[in-house]
Amino acid sequence: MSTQTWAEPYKIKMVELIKMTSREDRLAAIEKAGYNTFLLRSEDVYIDLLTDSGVSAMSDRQWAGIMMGDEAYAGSRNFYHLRDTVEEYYSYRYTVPCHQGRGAENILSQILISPGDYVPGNMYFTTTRLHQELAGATFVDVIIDEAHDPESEHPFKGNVDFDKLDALVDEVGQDKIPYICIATCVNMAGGQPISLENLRQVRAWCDRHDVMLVHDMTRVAENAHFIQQREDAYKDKTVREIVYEICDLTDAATMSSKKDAMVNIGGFLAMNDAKFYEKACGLVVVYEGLHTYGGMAGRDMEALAIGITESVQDEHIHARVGQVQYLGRKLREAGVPIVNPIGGHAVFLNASKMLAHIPQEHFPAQALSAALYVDSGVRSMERGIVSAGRNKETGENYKPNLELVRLTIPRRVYTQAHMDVTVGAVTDVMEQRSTIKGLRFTYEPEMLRFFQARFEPI
Ligand code: PLI
Repeated sequence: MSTQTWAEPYKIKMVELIKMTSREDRLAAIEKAGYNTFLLRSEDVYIDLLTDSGVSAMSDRQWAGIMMGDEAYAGSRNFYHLRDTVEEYYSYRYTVPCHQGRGAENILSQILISPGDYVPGNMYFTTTRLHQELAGATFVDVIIDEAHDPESEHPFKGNVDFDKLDALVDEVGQDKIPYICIATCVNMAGGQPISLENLRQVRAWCDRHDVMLVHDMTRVAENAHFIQQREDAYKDKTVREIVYEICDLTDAATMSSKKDAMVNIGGFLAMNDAKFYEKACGLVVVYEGLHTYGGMAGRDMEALAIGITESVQDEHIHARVGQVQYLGRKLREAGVPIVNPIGGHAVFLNASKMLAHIPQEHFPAQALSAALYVDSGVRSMERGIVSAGRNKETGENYKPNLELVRLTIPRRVYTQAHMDVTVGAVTDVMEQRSTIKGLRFTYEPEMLRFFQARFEPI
């Protein structure tokens, strides 16, 4: 089979109809939603690129798995299938199911963090950093500088900068660092991978400093694809082999299975250490459910176990990332400023460049996302100053270098024609960009403000 094409290795068996709306309808809808695309009704959306989380199309095998649910309160057979699959594909010995990724982050943070600790990571993620902070830690960004530069073509922008890690140890001492959190295919950097070479060095660093290595494995298969494409030593390995090798270098993992593993709900905390597992079992019953379901139905654990096996197939991930690359290349050809290299799960529009007339305090990415929706019914998400939130000590807004709008592609859902419509919509908005105004808050939630904040035009 030609590797020049990213044509999908599946055919469509069932469709969901979507509603077409008028510009007037969309203008009314975005005003009602306070210019926040999270507050739109999905019925009012034409092409939904808000997120890739929980919105993928399950396969016929996964749906068959749904019918095989063992809904026992304790000891469901689907839990054992999931646990064995996690060990076989991801290497981790113990699995604690959770309702989704942030459930796992809560349990992990409560167990490993003591107040006053520091947690280094390759860029923040919103819920991950919040759970670290709620447990009393301070997040420290140790990703390479190139990750904060949308123009940099570095092939592994998810890599760790060891000077930054060493500086943190010099400043606070290694005893204040319970673990380092490494995300694969770093979301906030634009879906950018970490190399296996760099991850091996992180492993060695952790061993030297007696620090645990925790893996946010939400998009590990996409990261493995980039390693196969860009890291010479791995060009003949399968994605499945690379995924296993990545996981095997780390001590524990949090997983939002709503992404890579193509289920509508679910996640887990996984680890190799028996004592850690015992503590996690103690907490999962408080926050999620019994340790053999942790907030998931038996049927959902079955769909997840099957989804894991599908997510690491080379032809699947080739088509999945291929579609994202297609959209990114078309936008670039149309002169739209995007984050380079094109990411694994999304194309990120460079809003500060597109809307250079709007200062960052007036939320250019939020305004761009709202304008794109009004123009075409395409829903995207702000990933800039609103998502970054405020420093918990000073109350000041974090001001990230990256002021982005994310066009996130659900897995196995949209067609090439939908991608072409999206390109047309973004170029339309580009042409009218001088008419787009900045925004100000009319309501600002204290935590994870981007989800429910409301705005008005200035
Ligand atoms: O949405 P959760 O609670 O299942 O997972 C939280 C989470 C953790 N890590 C990373 C890297 C994520 O991307 C993530 C969730 N991401 C969402 C919802 C997104 O739209 O990107």
